[in-house]
Amino acid sequence: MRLPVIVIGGGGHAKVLIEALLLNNVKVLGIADADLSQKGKSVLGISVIGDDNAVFKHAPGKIQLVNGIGSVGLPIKRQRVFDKFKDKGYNFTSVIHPSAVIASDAEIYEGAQIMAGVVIQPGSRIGKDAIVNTKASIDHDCSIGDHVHISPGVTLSGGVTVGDVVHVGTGVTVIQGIKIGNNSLIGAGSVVINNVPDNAEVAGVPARSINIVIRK
Ligand code: JB3
Repeated sequence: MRLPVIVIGGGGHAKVLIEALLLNNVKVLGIADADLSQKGKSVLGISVIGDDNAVFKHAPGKIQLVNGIGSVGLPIKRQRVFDKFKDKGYNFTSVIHPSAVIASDAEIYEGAQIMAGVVIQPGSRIGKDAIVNTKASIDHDCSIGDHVHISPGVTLSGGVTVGDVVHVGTGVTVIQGIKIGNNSLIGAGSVVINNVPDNAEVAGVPARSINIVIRK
């Protein structure tokens, strides 16, 4: 029996997560949102019960968490939220929409989130706290790192490696065997035909560096 969950953050990403959780008959105790003006509002019938302090009222072993922080740039805030609660002994549950098609040998790590219409082919692994968003396609033998956001409609061909804390924008296409480095951002609609280094920002068809930002 799955433990009841609290969703961290009550915005658009939380909404799609709550839909998947309810479809899986998971008991959602509430939403913890840092913006206390949201308290009392609800998302798909699930109430905002407070900020992060609402989580601490529950012992780590009695609930699990769902990271409702999405990302439109590097998923740094998402990673911080995950690490903050892990450091306090809480665990995150993965969220898998029932319409996702996932190969029997695919590895899904703690807190990974697989949304509606996703396809994950054999030999692939999805890192902890990663988002594989609506209708994305992860082909065979791909490796997705931790705290990665694969945005809606992304297509990864076979054998693609994505590092940690990477944002792959909406509708990006990556050809087979490409390696994308840590802390990199791939602009929406790009076609990636060459490897991408760490800390890079690339965009375009084909994707080219638009900014090499050295992030500390
Ligand atoms: O593009 C798609 C399909 N989805 C986007 C998603 C990936 O990222 C979506 O359209 C948005 O661009 C974004 O979704 P998200 O993260 O839900 O964005 P937003 O609507 O800003 O909601 C974030 C919520 O989290 C806000 O209500 C914040 O107040 C709250 N929040 C931020 N930091 C936090 C924290 N809540 C808690 N409990 N703790 C925090 O540290």
